[in-house]
Amino acid sequence: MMKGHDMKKSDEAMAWWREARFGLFIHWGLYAIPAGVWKGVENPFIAEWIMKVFQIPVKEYEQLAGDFNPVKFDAEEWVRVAKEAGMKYIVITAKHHDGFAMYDSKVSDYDIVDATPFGRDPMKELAEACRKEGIRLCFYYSHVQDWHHPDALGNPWDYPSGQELTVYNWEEEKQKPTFPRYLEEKAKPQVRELLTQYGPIGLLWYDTPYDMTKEQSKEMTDLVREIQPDCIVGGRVGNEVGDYEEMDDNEIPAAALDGDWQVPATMNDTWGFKKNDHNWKSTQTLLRLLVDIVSKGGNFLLNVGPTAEGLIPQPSLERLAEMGRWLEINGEAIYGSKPNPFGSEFDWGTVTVQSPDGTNPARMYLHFFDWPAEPFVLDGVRNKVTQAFLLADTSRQALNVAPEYIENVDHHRLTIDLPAQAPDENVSVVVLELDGDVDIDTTPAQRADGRITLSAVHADVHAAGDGTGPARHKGVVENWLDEKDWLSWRFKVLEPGTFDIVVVTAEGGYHGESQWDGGHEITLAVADTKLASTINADERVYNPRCVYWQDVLSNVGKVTIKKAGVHTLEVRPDKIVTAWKQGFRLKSVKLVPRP
Ligand code: H79
Repeated sequence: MMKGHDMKKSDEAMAWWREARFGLFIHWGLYAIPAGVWKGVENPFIAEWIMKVFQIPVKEYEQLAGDFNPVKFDAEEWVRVAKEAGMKYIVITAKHHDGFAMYDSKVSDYDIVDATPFGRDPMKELAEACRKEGIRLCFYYSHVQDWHHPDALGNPWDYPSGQELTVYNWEEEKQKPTFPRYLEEKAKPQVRELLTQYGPIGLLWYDTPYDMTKEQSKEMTDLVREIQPDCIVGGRVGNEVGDYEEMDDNEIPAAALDGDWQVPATMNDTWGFKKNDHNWKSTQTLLRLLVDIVSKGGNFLLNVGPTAEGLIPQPSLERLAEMGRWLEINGEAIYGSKPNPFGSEFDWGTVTVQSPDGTNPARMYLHFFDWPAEPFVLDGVRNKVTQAFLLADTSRQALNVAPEYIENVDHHRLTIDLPAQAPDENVSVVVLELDGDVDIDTTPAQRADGRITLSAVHADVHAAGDGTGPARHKGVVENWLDEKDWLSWRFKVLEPGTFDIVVVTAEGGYHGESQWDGGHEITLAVADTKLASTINADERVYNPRCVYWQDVLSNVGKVTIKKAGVHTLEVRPDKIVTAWKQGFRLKSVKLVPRP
């Protein structure tokens, strides 16, 4: 039998989290006082990093505690805000990298009860309020960086470690020999306090595992398992020993992952409060991110950064309330739903599913971002549709659905008549009730508008070498570094013709950095045509599904396909460029019909 860290959470223990889908992240700490400005100088980075960005000495940063008096803090109000937003859990910073505990800690006096005039324990008040409202309370705990502790990672300006460290080479930081002492003297005892002082905790959200050894990550996991076996361990405990995978900050994959996962995301461009950051994402953008992430099987952990007075910024409150109103109407398409069974992204929106459960038939939810002007055509559904209606329409007026079977290419197609007006300005949901569980033909097929999209998700990967080659992961081809590896797709052509071929690659990178490798040379083969081409950035397009990173389009050439039927397309690289070590991050190949 497996034990301890080797034992991932049971389905039962993960059930609440899979049902929940939407949580509130709260970054609150001393950094809310400078709020992004130190001695008149703007911190261009995230607010909670101000101590590190300006290398503020511990003795000076500590002084902030004497001014921290958030008298407007109201735990019940914060919990009500989360609940009315349709969120099911709250993750709050119990201790961030600055080392300051936002709860009553006996391990150190550097905490909100002992060191501030406020003197209250907000975690105690939040635990109480969450219990009343049925919201799961969860804690963020920075277990590796602690700029206040001499043995931890991150503060070489007060505690030289013999390494040349600047704020810009934070990724290079290595454990100092004294690091285990910090783990034993501070991190572990504080996590123990958090798991014993506030009742049941839903999730322990660790962060920045940088140089943790696997053994250390296991220890931090086992600690949670031992005290609260049902508490979920966040993916950033490190070394893949957590209960689910946490994306990078604001990173949204282009397709479902194999296991459970979550996206932590900012509403503007900071986690902690910054008085000069007004770059708020719109409610529409945020709602679409929620829907898109859920349709890929993930959870959305959306952040607010309360002020030093204890108030959640007004723009955040407005957006959360609007999201809550949408979820009140459309929640059944979100909570406990299953991912998009088609596997790849649609231009018009996305899909979620509720499986049949004995009482209810299977339902497929079409989430429209762009409302179709013409009758909507959905390809690949083999089920019979027993009913169709708008989720927002309480009268359940039936929508007409015309099924079609195109025999020569064994293809199923539905045409759905939709009203002229979208029922919702942000995301409009159409329900298809099905006989039996969802049965989808995922072979890429030409759409009614003539376009064909071959997604990484549906590619056959031909890895030449030792198994370390490319893989389809997060909706792109990752680790495609070797020219011997190639891809192919089988796809259905319904209307022959001449097509422009566009290869779509994806930017990646960390923290607003946009990195992209181009210049790969490829040979693309389809329908007796071979096209040699170089993957250049002919166009960069904003990707509303991830906001911070763009899609890059590269024109490869044109091809004429003369016959309807199943065809094959191959992409074989002649040269792969790996300047940024990510290689050829292919997301899709598009065939666009020529007029
Ligand atoms: O808590 C939030 C962030 O503070 C934390 N994760 C989320 C949930 C986080 N820890 N580390 N990082 C994020 C990576 C941070 C990198 C940077 Fe920087 C900080 C880039 C810009 C500011 C370091 C300092 C590099 C440049 C300046």
